[in-house]
Amino acid sequence: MAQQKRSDLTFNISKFDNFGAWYEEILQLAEVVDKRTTMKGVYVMPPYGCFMHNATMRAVEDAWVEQDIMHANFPTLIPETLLSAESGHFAGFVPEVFWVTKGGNSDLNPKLALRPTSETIIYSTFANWVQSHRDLPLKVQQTCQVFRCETKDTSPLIRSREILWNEAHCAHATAEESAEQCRGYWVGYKHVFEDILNVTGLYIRRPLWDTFPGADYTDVLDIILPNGKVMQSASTHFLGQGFANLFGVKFSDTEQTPADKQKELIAAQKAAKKAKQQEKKQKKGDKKEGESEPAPAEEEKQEPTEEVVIDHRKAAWMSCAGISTRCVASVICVHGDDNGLVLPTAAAPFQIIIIPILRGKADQDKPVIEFSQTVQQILKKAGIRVRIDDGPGKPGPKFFHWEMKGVPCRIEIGQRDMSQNSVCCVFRDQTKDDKFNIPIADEAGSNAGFIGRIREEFARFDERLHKKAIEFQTSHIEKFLEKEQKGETVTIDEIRKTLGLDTYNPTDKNADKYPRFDLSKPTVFRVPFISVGHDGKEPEAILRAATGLEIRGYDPNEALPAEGVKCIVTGQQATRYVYCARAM
Ligand code: PR8
Repeated sequence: MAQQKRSDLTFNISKFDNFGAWYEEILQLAEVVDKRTTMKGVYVMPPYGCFMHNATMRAVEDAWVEQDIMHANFPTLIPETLLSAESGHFAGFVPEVFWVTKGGNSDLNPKLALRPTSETIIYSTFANWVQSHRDLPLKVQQTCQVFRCETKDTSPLIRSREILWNEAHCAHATAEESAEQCRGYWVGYKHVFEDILNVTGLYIRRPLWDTFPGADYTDVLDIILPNGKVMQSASTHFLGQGFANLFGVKFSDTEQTPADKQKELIAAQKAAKKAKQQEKKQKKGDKKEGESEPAPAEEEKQEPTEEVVIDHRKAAWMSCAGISTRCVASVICVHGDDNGLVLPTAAAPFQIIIIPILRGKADQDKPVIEFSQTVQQILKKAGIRVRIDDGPGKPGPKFFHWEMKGVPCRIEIGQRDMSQNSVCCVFRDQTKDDKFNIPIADEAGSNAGFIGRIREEFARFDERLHKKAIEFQTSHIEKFLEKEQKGETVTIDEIRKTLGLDTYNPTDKNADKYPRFDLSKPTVFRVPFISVGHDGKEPEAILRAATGLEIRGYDPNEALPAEGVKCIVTGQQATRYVYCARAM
């Protein structure tokens, strides 16, 4: 990507007033994504953005390795024959599949799909790998690209057609173990989002009408964006035994030798034959006296040619989890401000930028640059990612540039700092009034205190980001707790009022169907609802038509609504509290 000139780098768009423009602009300017491709939904990721993505994927990979979910690699191209073996799941993806139909000049038969996700290829492989209960659990992950021909508006990192992601897939012997794995996925994801990226969101279960194709249930993390809408930032799926039955991921749970297995099979075949003969005899016996023998049905006439095989094996229980570039998108959206990116220390390509304050006089500047380089070496040795900006130009534009890039900490080094053997630090979320100095060595010449203090300040900075993210989320969710305590019923009209829909009348046909969210008010609502089963779909449609909000899900661990708590749509007894929001 062509280097941008410093003079082009003034960024000042209000994140909350103009989120769409802010997002697009900062991605390009900070070199997170280069949108200048000619293909819809396909982007270049320059080194700065790629570092952030790789750092988050590494954190996910490490969390999985911790849970014995090991790396593996599966093909990108999947034959149509394999895909059509699975109807329910794949049918859900058909409209989004990119097909490869030619190899050179020859037509491919079968044609090949660019994987929209990897269940089919992974589970057909699992069928080869799983024989006995000793092969379970089987747990794999891969960080790769999948392809979905998204028809909605595409947006870098958020909705791309070539999706960079990490997927985990596990097979277990029992439903309980598989469900436990699903909880384990969230231990990993929570760690990545809350502890590493310092963002937060709603951890909820999707209603049944909105589960992943082929899943029994789907759990997601929905993050509230600066425009008040929500973005699904990760998901896990409890797949039950459907996939295992289809692809033959089956195991025997006894310690049989092959000879035992053979004996058992022969015995089973004999027993089946005997049973059939007895059935025939029985039928003859049932025949009334004088009745002539009925002509045998066509299939009865033929001796069975196939051997009867009794499959004593059990189907495994499958689950999967997926997380994508939306991680980086959530970091950018949640922490960024009107001056640009604000990056948590774990995701920042450079955690510290050192800016020597130069006077333009070579003899005075040289020692300051050398001292800055010494500081850089000390930090580097301690494993801190640090860069020095000693290029031409005044400090002011350099400050703006690195602020826009979201570098967590700026170290300024001038003559005075150098003479005191210290550096001046300012963190990205603070102002110049919060600057503070740290000596780089103690009296004995050790840098341990300096490094220790920098690490402490990193942790404080990350904590401040997390706290701010939690506050933003809390202030944008209305749970109607007071009403609930008073035993009052929540109404659709109240939500319409909060959203300004009661007075909104878009007469201009170009106007939005719904007004923009007033961000000083909640944009996500937790309300009592009749059902999260398929029968809830119709009432949801009513809610959606009246408010523009969809039901995103519910907290499966939350206490159920008490007797008498009424559904916001039907007025009947509610069975769940659900979260309603507008999706991005
Ligand atoms: C699965 N199978 O496929 P999922 N651009 C960026 N991120 C996206 C996009 C997109 N177009 N579409 C989805 N995501 C399962 C789990 C293997 C892995 C992100 O699940 O379809 C979303 O954050 O729910 C989504 O939660 C995650 O990928 C997994 O996709």
